Amino acid sequence: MNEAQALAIKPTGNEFLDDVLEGLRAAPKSLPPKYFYDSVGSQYFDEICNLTDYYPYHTELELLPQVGHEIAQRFHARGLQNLEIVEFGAGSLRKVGILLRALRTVRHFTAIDISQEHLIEACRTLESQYRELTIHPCVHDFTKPLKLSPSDRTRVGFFPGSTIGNLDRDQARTFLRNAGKTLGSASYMIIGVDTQKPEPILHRAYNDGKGVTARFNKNMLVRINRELGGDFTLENFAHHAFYNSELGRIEMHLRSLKEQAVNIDGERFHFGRGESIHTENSYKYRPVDFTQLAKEAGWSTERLWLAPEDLFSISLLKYCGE
Ligand code: AVJ
Repeated sequence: MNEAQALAIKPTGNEFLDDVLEGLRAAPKSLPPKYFYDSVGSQYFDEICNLTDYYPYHTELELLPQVGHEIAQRFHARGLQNLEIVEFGAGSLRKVGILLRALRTVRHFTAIDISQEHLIEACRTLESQYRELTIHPCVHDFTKPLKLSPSDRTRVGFFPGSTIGNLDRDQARTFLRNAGKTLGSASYMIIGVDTQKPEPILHRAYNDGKGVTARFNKNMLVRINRELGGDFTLENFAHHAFYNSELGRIEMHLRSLKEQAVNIDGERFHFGRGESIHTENSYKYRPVDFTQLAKEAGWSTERLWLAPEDLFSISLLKYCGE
């Protein structure tokens, strides 16, 4: 892989500071979830994935071999051979191996992630396991449009883990539309989407018994303190996650346990007791609703797989946009 290439796409300017100030000036206060993922946060997320309470990870992982196998058969039947997988929000790359083993004709893999060191590390590991694969790491915020170099390969987007759940419905449509433009006219997308289900299962997944999710959430404040010179007192904030059934989403917040002020970059932010910073949404979709949303964004659903007890879904989409 080409590290210089990855470095070249690294965002410049202090977008983190701008976004933090904007989010904390607003009412209600919020911070974008993409800032969970520095190296430490990406490690916390991996830890979350190892928890039995966090069902989306292992449920999708168990469904993927069958999905990969069936997609391989489809692609074979269509004579599709020259394939490239493009993973959005690639993280630790713990899932793409399953697809690579099923789709044996893939020779190129582009991994897009916001967390540079974590991405390079993950690509190195993958490279040592798949010698015949050309890996293209790309440090990029996948919520922003991206232009890949032209190619004659059939591009297959891979967006696992229900990461799309972080986006609201409008943002999700925009993402899918942009992804279609990035991947090109004859492209496909394999996307993992979490489903709506009884509240206790959802609640447990975001309030795990070991407190890993709480640490993951609070890491946002740790980052602000370290990278932006903030003075958050961590003990004064509590992890708060609940299912908002009306909007069909898990919400994560950091709740102020007392009245207090916090300084960042010479600006002072006041917190009332019980006031919270909204750090993440995680939308859950009924399969029909997701299929409809994808259609509105230019993607037709070729097939949708459901995990046992409908705990998670994976769709194969085909681009039919312009
Ligand atoms: C990576 C965005 C899919 O929303 O479930 C895990 C992140 N947050 N535990 C999710 C997360 C709290 C995760 N996504």
